[in-house]
Amino acid sequence: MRVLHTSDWHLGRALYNQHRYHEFDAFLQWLSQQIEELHIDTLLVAGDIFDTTTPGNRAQEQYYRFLCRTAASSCCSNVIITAGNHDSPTFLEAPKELLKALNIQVIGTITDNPADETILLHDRQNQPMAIVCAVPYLRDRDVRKSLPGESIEDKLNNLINGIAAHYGKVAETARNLSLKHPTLPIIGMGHLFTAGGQTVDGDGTRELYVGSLAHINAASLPADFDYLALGHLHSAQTVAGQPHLRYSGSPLPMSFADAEQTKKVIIIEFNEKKPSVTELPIPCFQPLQRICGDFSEIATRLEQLKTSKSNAWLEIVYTGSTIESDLPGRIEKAIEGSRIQILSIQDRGRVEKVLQQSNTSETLENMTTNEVFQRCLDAFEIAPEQRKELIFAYNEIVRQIQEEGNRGD
Ligand SMILES: [Mn+2]
Repeated sequence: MRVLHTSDWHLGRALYNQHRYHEFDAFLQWLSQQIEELHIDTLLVAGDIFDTTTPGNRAQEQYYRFLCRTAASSCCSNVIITAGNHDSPTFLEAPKELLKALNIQVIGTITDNPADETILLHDRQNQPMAIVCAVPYLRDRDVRKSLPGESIEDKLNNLINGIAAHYGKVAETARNLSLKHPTLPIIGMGHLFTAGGQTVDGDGTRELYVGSLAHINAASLPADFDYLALGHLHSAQTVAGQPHLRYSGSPLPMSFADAEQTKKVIIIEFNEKKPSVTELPIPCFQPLQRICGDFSEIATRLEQLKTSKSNAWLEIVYTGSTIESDLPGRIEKAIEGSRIQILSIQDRGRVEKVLQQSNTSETLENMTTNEVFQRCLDAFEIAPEQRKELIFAYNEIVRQIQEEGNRGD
C-alpha cells in the first residue's frame, strides 16, 4: 500500500496581491501525475486546503477539478481531507456526501463520537488496507470547557490536555478496529503545532491559539500510529527526530521567507504495519527572490537576473543609508524589457534613518505604530499643514490591516 501525504495547500493565497493560480494549477497537475506514476493508493491532505474560510470561485474550481481527476485515476482509491485552522469546517463539509460517492472523505470538524474520525480504508477489490484516524484542526471550544476562576495557565493546560485526550479517544477506536485487522497500519492525521517545531519568520504559519504557546508534546500523542501525517507547519520536518511523525510542509513557498526551501510531498509505502518513508521534492513553478542591499547592489542583481532571462518575482528591500528619490521608478527602469516582476519594494533605509534620530534604547518592537509614524513625519520635516491629512490616511490603513487580520480565520 502506498500513501501520499501533503498539507497546507492554501489554495487562493496571493503574494502582495499577486494571484498564484498558475502555480496552484501547476502543482495540482504535477501531483496528479505523481499519483499515477507512483501508483498511489491513498492521498492524505492534512488541513489548510484553502487560504481563507471563504475561498474564491477559482480556488474552488481548482480543488474540485483536482478531486475529480484523482477519483478518475487508475490507482488512487481513497482520498482523505481534514480541515486546518485556515479552513471553514462547514464550507469543507458541505459537499461531504457527494464526495463520499467518489471515495473522497472530508472531516471538517469533530462530533460527539470519536469513531466518526476513524476510517477503515479499502482497496478497489474491497479489501481493507489501512485504518486512518483523521483528526481535523481542534478549536479551543472543541476540546476545552471554560470554568470560572481559571488562570491563563489552567486554560492553557486544559487546552493541551483536551487536544491530547481527543487524539487518545480516536486512537482507541482505531485500536479496537485493529483487533479485527491486526496487520493493517494505523495512520494518524492532524493539524497542530508540536513542541520544538520549526517555522521561518514570515512563512505564514499562524499561531493557533492567540496569546498562548499551546504546542503539543509528541510524547502526549498516542503511540498507536504507524505513521502520523501532520499539517500546519509550512517547512517539511519530522517531529522530535522520529521519521514516522511528519509534517509535509506547504507545496508552495508561502512567502519570500521560505522561497529558498525545497518543498516536498511525502510518500509512505507500508509493508503490513511497517512504513518506509521517502520525500519527493516538488519542482519550483515560480521563482521567488528577495534582494537586499543599497542601490548599487540591487541594480547589479537586477542586471544579472535580466541577463539570465529570469522570470522571477522579486521582493526588494532597500537598506542603503542615503534616501533614494523615486526608488520604485528607478527599479522599474532597471528591469524594463525583462520578464521580472517586482511584487514589493521596502525602504528599510528610511526606517533606519527614523530610528537613528530617536533615542538609541528604542527599538521598533516597543513603539506603537502611531509613534513610528510621528517620528517619520519629524524625520522628513513634514510641514504641519500636511500632517493632519497624512495621519488620517495612515490611521485608515492601519485599521484596515488590523481588520483583515481579525477576519474569521
Ligand atoms: Mn497552513
